[in-house]
Amino acid sequence: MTGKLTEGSFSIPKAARFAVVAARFNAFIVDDLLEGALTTLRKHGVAGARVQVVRVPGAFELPVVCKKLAESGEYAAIITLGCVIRGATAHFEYVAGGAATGLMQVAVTSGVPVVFGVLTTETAAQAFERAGANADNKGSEAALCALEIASLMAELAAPSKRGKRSKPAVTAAKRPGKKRKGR
Ligand code: INI
Repeated sequence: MTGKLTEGSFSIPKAARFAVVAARFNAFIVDDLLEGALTTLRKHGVAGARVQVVRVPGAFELPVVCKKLAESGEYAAIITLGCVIRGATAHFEYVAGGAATGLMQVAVTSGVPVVFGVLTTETAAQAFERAGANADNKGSEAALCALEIASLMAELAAPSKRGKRSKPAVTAAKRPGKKRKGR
């Protein structure tokens, strides 16, 4: 690979704050996702005082609340958690699709990363599998993603010397055998 590589790490700025917005609907699953997310943030050195937890009624309410949090300018990233089960939801597409589209809109319009930790499964059993106390916890995965993306955004805003430069990029102007046309 040539060029300068920029990527996130799990070492985030000391002052970075995170918000976790979790739906109460299907709380028997979402509470385990929340536990996974908070445990992972703590394991990576994010003190509880730097984490704001917000509960909303259901996944459909995640975007509007995330918008408010993003606009506050307080958070390096926002983690969303929820669970929409197709078998139990006639309007699955509206709830899951609305949440996904709304959250993406909040992220790209605000510039604050919003991590999608919403399970969208066929059955409750599948949701349980993704909310376990082991590595297969989507909340924990979402927290890792938030740490990485927060550090990447910080790096892109104020590049450190950490980016690795392998070989200098060869531009058309420098490429051997290619002469630039006069203008
Ligand atoms: N909300 C969920 O988070 N998951 C679901 O599975 C679900 N179902 O089944 O309907 C659900 N509905 C509530 C929805 O998110 C809103 O709270 C409600 O429609 C009010 O706006």
